Amino acid sequence: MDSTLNPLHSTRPDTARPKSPWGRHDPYVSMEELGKSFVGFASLPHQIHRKNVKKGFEFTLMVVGESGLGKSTLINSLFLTGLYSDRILPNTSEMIERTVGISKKTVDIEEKGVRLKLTIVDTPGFGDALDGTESYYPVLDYLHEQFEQYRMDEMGKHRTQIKDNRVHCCLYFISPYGRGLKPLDVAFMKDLQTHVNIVPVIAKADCLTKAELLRKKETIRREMEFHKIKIFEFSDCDSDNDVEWTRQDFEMKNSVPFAVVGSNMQLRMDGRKVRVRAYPWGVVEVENPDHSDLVHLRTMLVRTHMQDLKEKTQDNLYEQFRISRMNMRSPSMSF
Ligand SMILES: Nc1nc2c(ncn2[C@@H]2O[C@H](COP(=O)(O)OP(=O)(O)OP(=O)(O)O)[C@@H](O)[C@H]2O)c(=O)[nH]1
Ligand SMILES: [Mg+2]
Repeated sequence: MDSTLNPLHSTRPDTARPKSPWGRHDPYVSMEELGKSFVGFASLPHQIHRKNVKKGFEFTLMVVGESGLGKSTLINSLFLTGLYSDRILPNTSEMIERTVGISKKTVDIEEKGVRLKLTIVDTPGFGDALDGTESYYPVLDYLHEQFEQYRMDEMGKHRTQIKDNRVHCCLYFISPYGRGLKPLDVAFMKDLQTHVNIVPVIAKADCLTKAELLRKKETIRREMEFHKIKIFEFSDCDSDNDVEWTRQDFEMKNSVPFAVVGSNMQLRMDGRKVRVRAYPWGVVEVENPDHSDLVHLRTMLVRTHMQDLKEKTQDNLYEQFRISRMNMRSPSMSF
C-alpha cells in the first residue's frame, strides 16, 4: 500500500499538516512532539468548541410588559437591523404597529464562521383590561407549553431530534412613568420566574434624567428584593483576570434593571450610521452608553451570558418543572 495514502504512515512533510489556531494544545501535534507525559486530553475543550461551532447555536428571547412601552421597537434596535444591514426587513410602519398576538421571528446570524439562530418572541402588551392578570395568561401558557412539549419529546422515541422551543430569556419592560413596580408587574414577574430567566429593563429611558434614572433603578431593585422576585443572576463571566473585561462585567451588573431606548430611525453622524431618537432639543443615541444601557444589555445577552442563560433554563427552571410534573403524576401511579 502506498504509504502516502495511509495517515498513520504519512510521509508528507510537516509543513503540509493543517495548522491549528489553538497554539499550545494543537491537536495535530503528535505525542512525540508533546513529550510522553501528555495523554492528550488538553485538547478536549477544542473538540467541544469545534463540534459546537459546526452545530451552530440557538437562543430564544422573549419581550413582555405593558402595552406601548417600546417592546417591538427595542427588539428591532437590539438585533434585527443595523447590526445586519443587508437583511431584508419589514418596513418601519409595520414595526411599530401594536402587537396583537404572540409572534415568533427567527433570524440566522453568522459572525466569523459561527452561526446563531436567534428566535425572538414578541408578545402583546397588557394594560387596558380591568383585570390585568387575564391579559398575561397567554404568555404564561406559551412558556408552559414549550416546557411541556419539550418534556413530551424527551419521553418520546426520537430524543436526538428534539426541537427546543423553550425561551431562555425574558426582557421584562417596566414603565418609566410610575414610581416603581406596579402591582401587575409584581404579580406577572412572580408567575414568570418559575418558567423563564427574567431580565428587567426600564423602558423609554429617554424620558428620565440621569438622577431620576438612578433613583428609579434603586427603587426597583429594592422592590424586587422586597417582593422576592427572582431575576436572572449574573454569575461571574470568565474574565481570565483581564482588567477591561472585569470592568465591563462590573458595569453590566450595575446596570440592572437596564435602562433602554429603542428607535427605528437612523442618522448619519460623523460618517457613521447611528440609531437615534431625534427631538427638537437634541438627539438621543440609543447605542451610546451615556444615553442608554442598550449596549450593556446586548453584551450580556450575546457576548457574555448567553450560555449561562441557556444552562439556567435547562438545569434550574426546566428541571424544576419536570420534577413538579413527575410529582403530580406519582399519586395516581401508586396502585
Ligand atoms: N420615547 C420613546 N418612545 C419609544 C421608545 N421605543 C418605542 N417608542 C415609541 O413608543 C410607541 C410604541 O412602541 P412599540 O414598540 O409598538 O411598543 P410595544 O411595547 O411593542 O407595544 P404593544 O405592541 O402594544 O405591546 C411607538 O410610537 C414608538 O415609536 C423609546 O425608547 N423612547
Ligand atoms: Mg409590540
